[in-house]
Amino acid sequence: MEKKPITIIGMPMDLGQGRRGVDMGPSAIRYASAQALLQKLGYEVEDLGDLHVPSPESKSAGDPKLKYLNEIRDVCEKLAETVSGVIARDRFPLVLGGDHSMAIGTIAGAAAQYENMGVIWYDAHGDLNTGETSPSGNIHGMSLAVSLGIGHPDLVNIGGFAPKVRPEHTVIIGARELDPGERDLIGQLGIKVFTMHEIDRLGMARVMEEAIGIVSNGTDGVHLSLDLDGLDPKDAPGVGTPVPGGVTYRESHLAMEMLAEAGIVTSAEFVEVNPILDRENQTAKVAVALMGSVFGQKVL
Ligand code: 4U7
Ligand code: MN
Ligand code: MN
Ligand code: MN
Repeated sequence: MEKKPITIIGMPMDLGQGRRGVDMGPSAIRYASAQALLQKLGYEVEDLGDLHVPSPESKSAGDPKLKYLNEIRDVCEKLAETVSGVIARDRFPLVLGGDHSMAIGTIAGAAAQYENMGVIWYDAHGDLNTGETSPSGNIHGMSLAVSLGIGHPDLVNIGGFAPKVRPEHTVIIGARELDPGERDLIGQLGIKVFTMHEIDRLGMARVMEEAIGIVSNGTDGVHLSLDLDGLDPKDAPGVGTPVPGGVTYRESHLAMEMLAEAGIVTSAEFVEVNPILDRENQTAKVAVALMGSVFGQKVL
């Protein structure tokens, strides 16, 4: 695999969900030695630091169906510009989060640079709600729908174009909690979802073979959006919306190793790390270990 230089971007986003602390995710991941590991693997790495995100206490949530819509739009617009600029400089953007609403910005920035981008959404959830279907009004549960062009126009049109990705180039891996509106949308759009049932039944190796086929078929770039709550809460306890019965640490490594072998990933984000809810920074350490596998770390 070609070792494209990496640019780390911190996104201390916590406006997309209701629990304090996920804004400290980027610091926790840095503290777990992300940069040193990537350098050890032979990459040139720069860290742009964190983008500015206003704190929720300084703003009003506004519409309860789309909390902090204006603030999330503005910071995602900025993140999109940053990610797009990094790719234009022929570097790999690695974004650290932060709640998953930030994916709206990351994906907008990457999609600006690729003609047809595939997306791997590694998550316990579908993040396919809209303001109408969301039970919470939290935008971190809407970011994949927005990237597919469905949702509030202020979010859908970030970067000045929509949609960012097509359903036939999108896969969800690890799903085990979907809301009724999300299930309907999956049916309508025909998105391939590898729920925990498929992972149990087929095994992660087969799931990843199929997933890699889907996201790389007819695409010129692939974005990995890894929500740490895709993993089992025993392995990744520091997340705001844990769901039991998740993907194991080993299965997740295999998934990342297979992505590295396929050599298809062109941008990535590791999100929803909340050190306040964590135990001794375990979840950030897991994020960094998985990052190692994505970037080609092997035992032998
Ligand atoms: B995450 C939820 F209702 N679906 O929309 C919602 F269960 O980025 C959870 O995947 C969303 O962590 C979780 O609020 C968003 C809820
Ligand atoms: Mn998510
Ligand atoms: Mn999730
Ligand atoms: Mn969450």
